[in-house]
Amino acid sequence: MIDLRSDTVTVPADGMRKAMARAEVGDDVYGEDPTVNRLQDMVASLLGKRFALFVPSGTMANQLAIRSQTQPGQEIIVESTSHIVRYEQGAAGALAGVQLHWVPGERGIMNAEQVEAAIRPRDPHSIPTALICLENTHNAGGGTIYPLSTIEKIRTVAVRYGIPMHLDGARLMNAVAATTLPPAAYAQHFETVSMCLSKGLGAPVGSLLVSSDQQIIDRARRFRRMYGGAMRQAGILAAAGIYALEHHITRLTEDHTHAKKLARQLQQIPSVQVVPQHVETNIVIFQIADQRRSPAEIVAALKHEGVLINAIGGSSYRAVTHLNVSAKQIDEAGAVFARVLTL
Ligand code: TLP
Repeated sequence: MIDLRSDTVTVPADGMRKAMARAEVGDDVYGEDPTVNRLQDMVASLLGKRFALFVPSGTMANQLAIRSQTQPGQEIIVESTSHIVRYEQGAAGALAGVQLHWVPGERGIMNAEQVEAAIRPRDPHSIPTALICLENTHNAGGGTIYPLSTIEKIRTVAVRYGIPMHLDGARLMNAVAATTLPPAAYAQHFETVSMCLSKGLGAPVGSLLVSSDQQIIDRARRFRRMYGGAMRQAGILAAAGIYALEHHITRLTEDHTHAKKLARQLQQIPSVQVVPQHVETNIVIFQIADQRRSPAEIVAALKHEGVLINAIGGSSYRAVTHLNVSAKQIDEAGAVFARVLTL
């Protein structure tokens, strides 16, 4: 099976499993797991921040960022197709008690004028805007990279209004690999950054919330405990993360090459609409015009031929490349798409 549903499906490599088995561990709730502490230090310094907190998932990292920097009854600015809006089960409302102000981006990318227009005035009637959230790369936007110049402009607005910024950097390393910009070049503009080890980096579990603000990290640590995300001998998992950072960052460009190739293959199929130039990293979003079959039937027909993808609403589909899909499998998947989608 060629599994293109997500880069979350990656399984630990042999070297990673060995590193996990050998990991020195302690109780992380006491702050005594040396491997967790090493991973946290590594990621903090990679992003040019003072602190990092290891958490089980990207969703938890985003939610801790929101909870730690807002009060119930406030509002946060988010892009309308962002992960926080679509895929976190309403956690920002349910757990932090904040309201989401959706801003429609261009393939997930908001501009500074849009963000400024979404900031509420400070008057007796308006809800306070407490946080601005960006996502880089943008998942539903098709793995789009936030241009640094756009982030800088949004940051200028945020500073002018005194509003902190959070980056959902679940796939920040894909942006880093693609642009060769240092991670800190992005991170410097945000009070908090979340980063996932369990996507293209290939670790089985784990994300980090990163910040230079001690108070934010202290609050996030308390909420991590409240949300059930404080773990004990988590060094076993952190060791996988360290291995991922040491071995799997630069190779992400292979996934990007594969995604572009896949998009070019899909473009040859008359029923498929895709813009290969829009594929910037490892995510390909495309549309299929098929009057006879439902999205579920199309997904099932592809699965029957050995290729897994996700239907993501309407006539849109998503294919994600990752370290468990080889160049040869991309060609095989291309042939399956041509066979199943040629009407
Ligand atoms: N994304 C998953 C699904 O939840 C949709 C995927 O398959 O792409 N931020 C972004 C930008 C993400 O894409 C994801 C996962 C997360 C946060 C959440 O990470 P986890 O799954 O670890 O909670």
